[in-house]
Amino acid sequence: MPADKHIAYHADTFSEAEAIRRSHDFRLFMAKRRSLRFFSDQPVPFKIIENIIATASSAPSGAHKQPWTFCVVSDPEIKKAIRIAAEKEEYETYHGRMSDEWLQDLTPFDTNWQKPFLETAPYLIILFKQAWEQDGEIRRKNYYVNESVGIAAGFLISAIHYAGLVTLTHTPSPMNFLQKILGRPENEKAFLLLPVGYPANNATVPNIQRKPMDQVMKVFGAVNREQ
Ligand code: IYR
Repeated sequence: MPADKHIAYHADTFSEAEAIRRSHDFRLFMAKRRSLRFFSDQPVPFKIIENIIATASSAPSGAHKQPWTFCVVSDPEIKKAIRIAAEKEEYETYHGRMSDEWLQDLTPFDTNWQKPFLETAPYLIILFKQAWEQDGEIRRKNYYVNESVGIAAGFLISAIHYAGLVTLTHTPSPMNFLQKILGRPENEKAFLLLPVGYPANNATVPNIQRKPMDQVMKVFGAVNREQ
């Protein structure tokens, strides 16, 4: 094995008390994140967009292939084209494609086919997954693409929150119009569309609660819960 195949790693470590405090602080910080549907048109420095995408691209991925492309749209004409195409699909989705159960499940969110935030938010980030890597004539394999891109999306959403901005994980369906409008190559499929910006002055969020811990965590083995 070449001597430089692996290199030393030095983690930042903390005392147990400090680590408990940090994990608690982070829990509270992340609990404040909400998906927003009402955006301000207040500009956002591009440096923030670059930083949050660099953070997202630091996510783990299958065989470290980083099988993603983040398209950043600020051009009003392109945003408008995306809105028109998304609303066309969403209209069909809300008027026939969604089951009664699905429509019922969406009642707390008050959503409909109209998506004004696609033009109001200063930036749209469209995350594409790379089903394979195109190297000239050669198609190279990517692995666990959905898992990898999903994790990167989680990093992105956390970074947006940490910068004091808001977003929405928007999934107009089907999303192939994004590949067309943005002229992305054949190996790239739209995965998520995230408007990014500040919340509108009068922004509201659905009155919903998160599941309690006993519904989301099952423990197998003895643990000291007092610590
Ligand atoms: N994509 C549609 C519908 C929708 C679906 C789910 I699942 C949601 O959690 C919210 C909306 C829309 O964006 O309106």
